[in-house]
Amino acid sequence: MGLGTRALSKMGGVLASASLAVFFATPTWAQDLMGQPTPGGIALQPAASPLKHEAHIFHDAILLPIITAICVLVLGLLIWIVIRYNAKANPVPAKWSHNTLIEIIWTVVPVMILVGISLFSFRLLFAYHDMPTPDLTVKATGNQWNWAYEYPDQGIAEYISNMLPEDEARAQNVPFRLAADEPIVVPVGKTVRVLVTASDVIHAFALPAFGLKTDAVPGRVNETWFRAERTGVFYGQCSELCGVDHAFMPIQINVVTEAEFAAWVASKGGSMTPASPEAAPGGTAAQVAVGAADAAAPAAAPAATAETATAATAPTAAPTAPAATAPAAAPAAQ
Ligand SMILES: [Cu+2]
Repeated sequence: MGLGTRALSKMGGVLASASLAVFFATPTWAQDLMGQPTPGGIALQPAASPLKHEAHIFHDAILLPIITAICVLVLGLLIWIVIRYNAKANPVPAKWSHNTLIEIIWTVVPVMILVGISLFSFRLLFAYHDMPTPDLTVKATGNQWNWAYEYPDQGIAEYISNMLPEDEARAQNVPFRLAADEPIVVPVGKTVRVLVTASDVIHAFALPAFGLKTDAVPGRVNETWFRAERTGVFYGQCSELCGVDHAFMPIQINVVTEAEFAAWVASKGGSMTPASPEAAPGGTAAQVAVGAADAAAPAAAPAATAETATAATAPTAAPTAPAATAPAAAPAAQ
């Protein structure tokens, strides 16, 4: 073994052990933050929902080992060829070309690898489509450039969620460009169905900790789901280039206890008892009465129908709140 060969082999060994060290040491590099990106982080965000755990397994146990094995194999072949078949070591090159057996192998083996990956990939894809019976539905509408959320079951009319301005984010010690002024609030441990759509251009509803990424397409309602395993604040972003302020439409989901969720629903003027289809999104009859009594509140939400308002409006509210313009319960309580 010549000096060059020895140096090369030593360098290869150092490279191989360095890559292995990096691969295995990654999880200890940085304490990954839950629900948001970690500066200097290299792995996927920690999982906080069943789908994301499955995505982690697919990535860490299936894809990474296969990619690593392929890279090591190709690197090994390259090093072997450089050492064994360079002009010095192999002064008289062979004249033949083509080898049927090898050509069949390098066609069939990659196909088999891809088929193997697809089995796990389809399993994960089916898990995304196989939503358990939802406990809660949130409708998310992408707008240029904010998100609008609505809770049809709780009678919470659409509200707008904007990015928190920098000074407020710094003051509250929350991540700027990820924090929103009006988050989605959901109870922990409940299956949440998210209906995703858009009003103008294509956006995407994405939140890494829950493994969510669904296109928001105008005129179409897409569906995804998650079940938060722990309370906390989780951040995502619009993940489709949607215009000049694309970077400024974050998604914030606050996962809270059931009691806190009930309190939040009440603060939004909603009700934990699902509203009947005729009353939604105005809320229950009692809420409509409350809303009608507060005629000064702007009628930002869809107004109650004349029938509902007539049936529900308290006598004192009637003179000041014409049935046709009676605001729904939600804005009145905001
Ligand atoms: Cu967008």
